[in-house]
This record gives sequence, C-alpha cells and structure tokens, in this order.
Amino acid sequence: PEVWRAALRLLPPAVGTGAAADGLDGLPSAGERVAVIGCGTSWFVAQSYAVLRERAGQGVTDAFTATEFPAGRAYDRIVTISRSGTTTEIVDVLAASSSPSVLLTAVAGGPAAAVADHEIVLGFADEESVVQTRFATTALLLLRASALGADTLETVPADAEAALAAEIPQAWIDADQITFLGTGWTIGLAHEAALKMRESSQFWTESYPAMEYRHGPISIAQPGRLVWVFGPIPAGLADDVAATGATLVTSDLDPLAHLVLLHRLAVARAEARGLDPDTPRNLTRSVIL
Ligand code: F1P
Repeated sequence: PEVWRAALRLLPPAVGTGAAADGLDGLPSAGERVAVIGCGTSWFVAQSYAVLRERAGQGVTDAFTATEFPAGRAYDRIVTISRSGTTTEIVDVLAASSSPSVLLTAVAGGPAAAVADHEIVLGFADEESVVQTRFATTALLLLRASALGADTLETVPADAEAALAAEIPQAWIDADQITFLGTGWTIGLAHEAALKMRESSQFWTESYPAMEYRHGPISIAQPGRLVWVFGPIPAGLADDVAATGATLVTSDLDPLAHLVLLHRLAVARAEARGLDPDTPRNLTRSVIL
C-alpha cells in the first residue's frame, strides 16, 4: 500500500491540473492515439490501461503483446511496459518504431530504455520475485491515475491494506480449479490473476471477458471450483454460476486490491503444495531471446 501511495503522489491530483512530477515525461496527452505494449504480466497491464484511457475519453488506445504490434499502423505515441527493461520483443518494437515512445520500467538504463524516447523508472516498486506483483500493480495504478486523476484513486491503497489483512478461506485453497472473469479494464486483471496462479502455484486456471463465460467455459463449472469476478458482475451471471454449484467470488474492494487478495491465495496454494511462489519452474525474471 505504501508503494501505491508513493506512485499516486507522483501525479498531480486531477487530470489536467498541473504538470506531472519530474521523471514522468513522456506519458500520453489527451487526444493522442496510443499503442500500449508489454509481454506476459506487462501485456495484461497494457490491456487494462488501454481500456481505462480510452473510456476516460483520452483517445484511441490499443494494447498489444509486443510480437503482435502492427508495425505499419500509425500511432502518436507508444507506451511500453517492462519491469526488467530487457525483454527482447519490447526492445525490437521500440528499435523499429519511429513514433514517440515511453518506457515504464523498474530498472534504469536497460536495452529498452536505450531505444525509447522517454524512460519512467519506478525503482521503488521493483521486487525480488520472478513473479510480478508489486511492480505490475504499481505501474497500472500510476497509468490509471494518469488517465482518471490521482484524486479518484485515493482510497485504493487502503483497500490493498484490507486485502493484505483479509482471511483466505480454506475452501479457496482447496478448490480444484479457478476461472477468472472481468469486464472492461478488469479483463486484464482476470488474465493477470490466472497467470499469477499458474506461475506461483502451478495451478489450472482460465480467464475470460465475463460475458464470454456463458459461451462455453461454464461447461466446466461444478462444486469445488471457483468463478472469481473482478469488478461488477453482469446481470444474470451470478444466477448462472449458482446453478452449476461452483462458488462465486466477488469483492467490494477496488478491483486492483482484489488482485492483491488473489496474490495471497496464489502464495497460500503454493505453500500448501510445498512450492516457492517466487521462483516458478521454467521461468526467468525476463525473457531474452
Ligand atoms: C515480462 C515477463 C513477466 C513474467 C516473467 C518473464 O517481463 O513475461 O511478465 O512474469 O518474469 O517476463 P518484463 O518485460 O515486464 O520485464
């Protein structure tokens, strides 16, 4: 929560009420056509930010995983997200693009920064774990504040405190499958939650836009499985889930804080299986080709 508060303090309270603090040069201005690019967790952060920015009326905002960026398409700005600043696909996109670009990273002066026009270093949000939790959520909170205004997000760090203090029900730890759902900007959170569980606890998860759930994925719902929804649940979906016997998980917390609760469940499940949640098998801190 303190890291999130520090991120919010970097921005002026409301959008358009003043210059951002030193070190935040390069964030998009209202009206710009923006591409947001990341890999893995950073791609899901990109997806959430893209929806938030566009729905805040700030301009067309498209998210891509780096290898699928349509190189021929014109954007006013490319926002790249990479904790390590070393991910090869990110470096390749920045090196090939002539659009103004900004990199959000935890580590200054890496190869991605060398080919970006601006670098925003959130070193205070870095973490030792291979699995991204603090950096990714802090980067998203910062980007969210840049689109909506930091004043609208003042209570979010307190919600993270609540998530850190909450009890994790044993039934969640014992569940034999989890499907994560979201709408709008929380779809990225759903994908990120599913990835986090797979990485940290080698556990079977799936994720979808909420209304896609009824178009097939609901087939696997049954007692002993969780359907975890980030943000508002669409009308009728709770009844559909209840009819399957699966357990619905929703929260009054801010959806980003609800993701923190999921981080804690991932750790609990990893520990229950004797795994180290910070160092998943087959995964390194960044993927360099
Ligand atoms: C991207 C990433 C992470 C993943 C793992 C490998 O890293 O795919 O999302 O958890 O650490 O790298 P980055 O570009 O944000 O450094």
